[in-house]
Amino acid sequence: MPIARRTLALIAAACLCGVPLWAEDHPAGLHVHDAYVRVAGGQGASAAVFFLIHNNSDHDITLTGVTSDLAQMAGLHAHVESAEGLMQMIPIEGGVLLPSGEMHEFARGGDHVMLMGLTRDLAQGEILPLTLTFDGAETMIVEAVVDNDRAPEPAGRHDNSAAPTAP
Ligand SMILES: [Cu+2]
Repeated sequence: MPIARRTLALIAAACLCGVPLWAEDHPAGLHVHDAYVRVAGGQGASAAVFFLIHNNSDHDITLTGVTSDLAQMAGLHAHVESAEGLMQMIPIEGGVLLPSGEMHEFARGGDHVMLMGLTRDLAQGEILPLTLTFDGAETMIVEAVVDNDRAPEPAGRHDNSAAPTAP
């Protein structure tokens, strides 16, 4: 039955099993908004990625990791205040819990995705694809735009009462 076999092959190809899904097609109810990158230098430099992620699914999901083809190392970082009152970045152990129905903000001065060892220069306006891995959802690809001119948001990007801070 050659026709039936061909049909099966087409169905298998359309299934995309194991292939990361683009953010807008993600079936688990995860939505990423406003993803952008700030780059500190050219090739070999570091970059930080910021975005909002909503978990609109009916279950808790943990963001466990991140990779990028354009960086030798990528990870989830938090900003914490040391005993001396200095802000420092530390890797987030165990991932970021995204409770059902809630939003998590990756923002300047807070949690962010850290890229280390950029494999090439990234120009303003360029798109950087990022692969997010989860416990409780399928892998997702996010497109972050390089925006080095962006002014820092005050804490809480959705809080309209906060005044903008100077760069
Ligand atoms: Cu960092």
